Amino acid sequence: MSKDKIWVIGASGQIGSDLVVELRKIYGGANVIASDIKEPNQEIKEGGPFEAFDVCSVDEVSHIVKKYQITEVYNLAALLSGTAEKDPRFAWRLNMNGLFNILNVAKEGLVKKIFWPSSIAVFGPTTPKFDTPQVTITEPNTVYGITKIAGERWCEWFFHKYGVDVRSIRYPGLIGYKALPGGGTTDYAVDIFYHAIKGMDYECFLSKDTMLPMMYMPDGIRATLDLMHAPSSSIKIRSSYNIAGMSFDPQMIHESIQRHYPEFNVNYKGDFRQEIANSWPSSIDDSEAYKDWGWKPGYDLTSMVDDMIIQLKHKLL
Ligand code: AKB
Repeated sequence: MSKDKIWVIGASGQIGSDLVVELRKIYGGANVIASDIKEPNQEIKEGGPFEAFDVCSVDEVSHIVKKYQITEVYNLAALLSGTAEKDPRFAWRLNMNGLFNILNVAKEGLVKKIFWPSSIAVFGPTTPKFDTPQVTITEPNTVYGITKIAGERWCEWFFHKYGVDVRSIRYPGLIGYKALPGGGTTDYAVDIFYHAIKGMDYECFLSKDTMLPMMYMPDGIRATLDLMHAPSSSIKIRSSYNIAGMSFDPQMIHESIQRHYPEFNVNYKGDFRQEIANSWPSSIDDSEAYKDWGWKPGYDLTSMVDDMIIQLKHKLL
């Protein structure tokens, strides 16, 4: 029986829906507590404990930590880039207060390890665009990016000041089939599959040549678990690690999907998210993650598209 009690905050979201299932395979259903303010899917509801919960409330955080004797927290609750731009005050409250509450509980010694997701959104228009290094200019010009760079600074500060074992990854755009993403700039790369499989045209909100760093969800989950399972002494970066999967633009993913659906058509009509995407890197240098905890992606564009179509067809049809 595992002694670890894992708490996943944001379990109904895009990463949470996949991560909870994987964690329950490792630690057992009863040892992984899922929580969200949104209803979870059936698989999460039936696989172990679920708590409806608001991460912004300090009292609720310590109540759950004590109730389940939590040892590890994955705090995934956040507004993504598109939504955050429309509601900066709420984005700051959710993205910052949630993290701050968890870091403070860990400082008291109850929680032993924390995972917190950062993003390529910490980079901005002044950052080198290709092979963006681990340490470089981070001047984000989006609300979401500002919360992520501030969060990274807090993580590092709590580690140095109080020895809080907090670990983080700068996720690229994640592509998964379990849950729909909500409010992100990279979400087009998920939506596009639903349209292709349903035989509908897709209107893309980014231009055809907007190249962004992306990752298939199984790689994203593996990176998260590898980082969390690595010995503390190998984690040299306590702000957040760059990780890379693949880089593509909307035209490239369209063409790759056309291998399966030759008639599939995409129209391009940029919206406010184009500007956000323009401020982000096109590709990422993840050599520090490789050096410290052995990170290597498993999927490229072709293998991701092939698997995504199999999985989504199974889910939708
Ligand atoms: C978004 O598009 O906002 C996210 C991200 C890159 O962090 N997927």
